[in-house]
Amino acid sequence: MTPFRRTFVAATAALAMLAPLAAMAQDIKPRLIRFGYGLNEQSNQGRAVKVFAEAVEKASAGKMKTRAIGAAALGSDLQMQQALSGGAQEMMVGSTATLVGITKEMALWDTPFLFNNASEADVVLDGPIGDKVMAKLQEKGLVGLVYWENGFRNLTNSKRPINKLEDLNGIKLRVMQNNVFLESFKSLGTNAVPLAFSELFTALETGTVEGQENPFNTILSSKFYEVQKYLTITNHVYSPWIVLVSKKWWDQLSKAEQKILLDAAKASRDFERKDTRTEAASAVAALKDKGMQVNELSPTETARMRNSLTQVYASIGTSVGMDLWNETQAELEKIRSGKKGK
Ligand code: TK8
Repeated sequence: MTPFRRTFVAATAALAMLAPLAAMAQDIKPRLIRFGYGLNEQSNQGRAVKVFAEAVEKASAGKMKTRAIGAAALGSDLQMQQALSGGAQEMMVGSTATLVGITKEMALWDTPFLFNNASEADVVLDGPIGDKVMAKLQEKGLVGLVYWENGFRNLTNSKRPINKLEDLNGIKLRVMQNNVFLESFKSLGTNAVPLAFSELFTALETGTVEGQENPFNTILSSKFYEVQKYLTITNHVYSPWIVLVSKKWWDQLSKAEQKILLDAAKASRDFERKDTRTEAASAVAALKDKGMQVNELSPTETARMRNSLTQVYASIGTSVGMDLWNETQAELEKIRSGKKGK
């Protein structure tokens, strides 16, 4: 081979190797992602959105830019879902509970005491059941990417410590905009009022409502301790958050762009769950420090709470469909008997 020919062959080979990369780069267009969320920037939600944004920026070599907009500045969970369906906003993260109005299967995650611990939640949410429920959103113009951890919910109020079920009687309690939560807390004797999270702090401050329920992390990051005296550890339900994309917009993306978003969503999920669990572990001490009076609901009272919810369990089964309900119960049994788990 002449020296010229050798160089030519080497150059052609190098170009051939570069070709797929060039094609990939062409597949990634400049995109702006308006990513809305409800909590503050200094919250587990805010931190994880940032991780997502950085991962997208890096993987797209700066072509896909995320504008993270927190504190419900783009609207409540419900308003953002509508903006995503209509194509006016690209992405958001929010409670699965606020999706039940459009996708009834989401009510599965509102089942009181469904998961005994976070690792059960991880296995079910990241497995076929979680995927199946998420896929239902597509008919509503939404693409679900991953579930994040909001966490086990606990009760706070400004009236009195909750030591027994009867102490809940008549407390004006804010619940998420969702029938399962409304029915659950009515069954428990409270005067339950559905309200958007974005209006919650003010409602607590002005006394429009006297109590609310959310994971420790949120009670801390949203400064509910400033307007709530009593915290009762109930762990009454595990709440997921879900990362959503507007389907209208998603369908315009190339496969390469979709992969960048999905990979970044998974990376943010892994970060978020770790971060949330670390923060939750020290949150009770921090909340006591801020002046909250904390008690744990006894096992006897927790059992009474479950018993008062029999009707709610039945109606969740009916609305999500008995097949999905039974499949979930079977999956949980499998996990609990040690055949599955992380
Ligand atoms: C934030 C909400 C929040 C949820 C609630 O937008 O509404 O109480 O727990 O995390 O989705």
